[in-house]
Amino acid sequence: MNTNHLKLTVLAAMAITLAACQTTTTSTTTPNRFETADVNHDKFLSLDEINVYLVTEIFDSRDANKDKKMTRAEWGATGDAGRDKQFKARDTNGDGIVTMDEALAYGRTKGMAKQVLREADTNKDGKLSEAEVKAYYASREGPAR
Ligand SMILES: [Ca+2]
Ligand SMILES: [Ca+2]
Ligand SMILES: [Ca+2]
Repeated sequence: MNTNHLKLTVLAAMAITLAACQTTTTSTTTPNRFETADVNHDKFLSLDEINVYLVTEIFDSRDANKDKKMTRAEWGATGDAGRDKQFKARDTNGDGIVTMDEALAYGRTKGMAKQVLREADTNKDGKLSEAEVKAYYASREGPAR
């Protein structure tokens, strides 16, 4: 339940940020979220690029004081068994803090990037084009606003 909720939150966040460029394509100066996620600028998102993007989105949205360290409280794991489990799964060295590296490592193996890639990669070339990303979120979230 909590995991599903988190997934929906992430998907919604990614949909909003990735779809945000759709209405501003005329401006070349507006930061394009797809281009931001496309770190090596080959016009496709690889599994790793998707992972980095998703993890960064979650991390930044929860890392309230922006010190790149997520505490149990920032994760919302205090007094929430489901969240606490998620936190522990990411805190691999068990020091009570999830670093960006820990979050990325978790995302690479168990995060949503693989699922997103599998579901959105309609031509099965192992990477996502901007059109595939847009189609994926359009089908899941309805028209972007
Ligand atoms: Ca790329
Ligand atoms: Ca840690
Ligand atoms: Ca593809």
